[in-house]
Amino acid sequence: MKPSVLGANKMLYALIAISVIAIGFGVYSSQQKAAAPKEVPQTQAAVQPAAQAGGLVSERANYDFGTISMKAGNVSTTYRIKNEGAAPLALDKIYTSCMCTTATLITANGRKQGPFGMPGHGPLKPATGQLAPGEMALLEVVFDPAAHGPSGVGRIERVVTVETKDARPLELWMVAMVRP
Ligand SMILES: [Cu+2]
Repeated sequence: MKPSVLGANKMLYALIAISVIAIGFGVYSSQQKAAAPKEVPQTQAAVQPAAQAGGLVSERANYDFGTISMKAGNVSTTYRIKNEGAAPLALDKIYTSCMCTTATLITANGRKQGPFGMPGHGPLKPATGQLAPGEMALLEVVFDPAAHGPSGVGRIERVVTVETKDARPLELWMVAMVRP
């Protein structure tokens, strides 16, 4: 049985509609995958808008360590930062808001810089090199909950700042509830 011209047109429209829906779903799924950070434990990931400072961005602006114990020792988290601008960004300074917190930068070529700490506690080492447009780097942050002694219990907030010569400083925050 030959379909009528009208029937063939209807089938064609249906095929186009199915294709459009399929492509749309494919794009949606790939975006969902791209949006999920891989190294973040899902139970502790704070859902926050990504930090942005001109061309320098981080997929997360914030991290919640949850309730942690001084006895259990250091905790760490890694931020992925990226130069989303069109021009290279020259790294300048990386520093933390407190001596209990350090940050190490790992660039795409595997080179490590740091650990960087709080200004005034030890010499302030400059960060060197640059991030090319589209280049990513990792910032590994370690917090020592025992650094302040027994009085260091309670809620803490720390910030790591990444300064380049070309963009505004990028601030990456951490919070935790410290128990003995
Ligand atoms: Cu501290």
